Amino acid sequence: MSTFGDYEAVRQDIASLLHQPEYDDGSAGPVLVRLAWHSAGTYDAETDTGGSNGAGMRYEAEGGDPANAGLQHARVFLEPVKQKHDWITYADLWTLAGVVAVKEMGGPELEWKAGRTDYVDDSKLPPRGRLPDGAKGADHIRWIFYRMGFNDQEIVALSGAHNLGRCHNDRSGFHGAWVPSPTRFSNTYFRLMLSEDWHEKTLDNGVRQFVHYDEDLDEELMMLPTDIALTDDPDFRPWVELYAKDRERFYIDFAKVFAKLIELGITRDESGKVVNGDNVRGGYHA
Ligand code: DDH
Repeated sequence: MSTFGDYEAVRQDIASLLHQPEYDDGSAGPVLVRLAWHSAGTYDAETDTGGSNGAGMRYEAEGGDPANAGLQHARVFLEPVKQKHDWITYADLWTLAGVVAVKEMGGPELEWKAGRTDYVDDSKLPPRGRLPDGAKGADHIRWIFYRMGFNDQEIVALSGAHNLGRCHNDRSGFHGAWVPSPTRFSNTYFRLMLSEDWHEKTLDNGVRQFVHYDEDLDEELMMLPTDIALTDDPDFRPWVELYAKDRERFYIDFAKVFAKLIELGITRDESGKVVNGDNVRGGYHA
């Protein structure tokens, strides 16, 4: 039995499922971070649609978006936690899992607030195409992230999540990890971005990415065209340089911007209670 509102118990159960020896690099952490990000990253500030409220990825319209390929693994990892703590909403569980995973992988403490609902409001459903396409450039990145209400500094800080995890041929079509230790949160992604000589490679499936052969690993590391765009763009690049040399600053900025990401589209009153979404059909407040 689980006590209603005992988020500490939920955090502990998420932390204990991260170790997955048979999966990827041995951790469910990276894919949980990506689940949290994709649940929130559909937000459009102008129309106030999308965002993590509603946990829309449970349904085909959003879950079946090719941009979300592979995230079913994350949802399956979390299902036992949901079964045990059945009072928590999926929307809260997915965002909390990302927060716990970052911390457990050596990253900063991220602020997280409860109260998202699982009620899917059809008028707030995000259309497909709201998540970024890794094959594109700086204009596309700005178009996607300005829509959510982020600025250039925040975009670069958020991108530092690519310290974690890897690309999968059968999900996005890209292949490989960004850094040698993809289950440890750090600023290595920014350092390698600047220090290594990245060259373009077209994979067998026709997908274009940037690679660098790491001799110690005896493996190729990778960057997406959107990652490399951060070093080419005059307004993004200074932030890449800052985060490459100042790990603490990156942690502070990442913590701020990730907390902002998972609050997109969530309206709270002074006490912190969520006042939008539907609180009757399927949602609970802490
Ligand atoms: Fe990402 N990301 N992401 N990403 N992302 C992929 C994997 C992971 C883009 C494309 C891809 C963010 C921003 C961008 C994580 C977190 C975050 C993959 C590979 C692609 C492609 C998917 C696969 O094949 O499995 C693009 C484009 C952008 C962009 O900004 C333009 C942000 C903001 C975050 C975040 O968390 C704040 C993580 C973690 C992964 C690793 C997932 C895994 O399974 O491992």
